[in-house]
Amino acid sequence: MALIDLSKREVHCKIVYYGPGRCGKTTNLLYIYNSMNSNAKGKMLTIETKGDRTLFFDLLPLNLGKIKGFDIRIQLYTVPGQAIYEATRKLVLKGVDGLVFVADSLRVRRAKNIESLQDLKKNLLEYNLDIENLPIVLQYNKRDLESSPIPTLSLEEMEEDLNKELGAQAFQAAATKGLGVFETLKYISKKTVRYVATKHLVKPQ
Ligand SMILES: Nc1nc2c(ncn2[C@@H]2O[C@H](COP(=O)(O)OP(=O)(O)O)[C@@H](O)[C@H]2O)c(=O)[nH]1
Ligand SMILES: [Mg+2]
Repeated sequence: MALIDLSKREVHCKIVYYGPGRCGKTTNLLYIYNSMNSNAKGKMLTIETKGDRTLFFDLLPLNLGKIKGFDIRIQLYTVPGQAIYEATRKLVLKGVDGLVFVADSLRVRRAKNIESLQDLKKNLLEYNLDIENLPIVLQYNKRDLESSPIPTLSLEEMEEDLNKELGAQAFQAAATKGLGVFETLKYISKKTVRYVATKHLVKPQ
């Protein structure tokens, strides 16, 4: 949940990386973590426990510097993609301020991408949130595999499958190499901070 602390002049926002299992969400966070200098980042936390009460996500706190005198603190979360982690996915979305939907360019993952976007919409609705009204960016990941023998989806196909209704900004990425990772993060951070500021700092009439 966004929190604006006027006394400390801090803005806290929560950005969730959503998408099917193994599309590259954790890889995005690891690349960000490894690229930022230590005063800009907190510890990256990866929770991976087995058994019934599974919590399974990543959390990376970042300090993005100051905007208009406010310290901008962002928490990046990932959700577990596999079907059995439904409850965790929903929990991680609680209080979300911005979304990165990471889609897998592998052709065999086509249906999983679509299914995951539907799952996201459904889970947001349970918090009375509409995907159309939240800051969101799409990331078409694993574009490096286009030049491999493994069948991949074209950008047109991904746009048609995932972005026709949304019309959101989309970035190509190869997260293992870091391509597109910071473009995605910068875009969604800006959008989210602006959204949070407008939502919380607008003076009542
Ligand atoms: N070729 C390629 N592999 C990737 C890319 N991003 C992630 N992967 C691989 O995909 C697998 C799943 O990545 P991970 O980040 O754990 O997926 P998550 O389940 O979405 O968190 C790992 O083996 C990654 O190395 C990419 O851009 N290109
Ligand atoms: Mg992961």
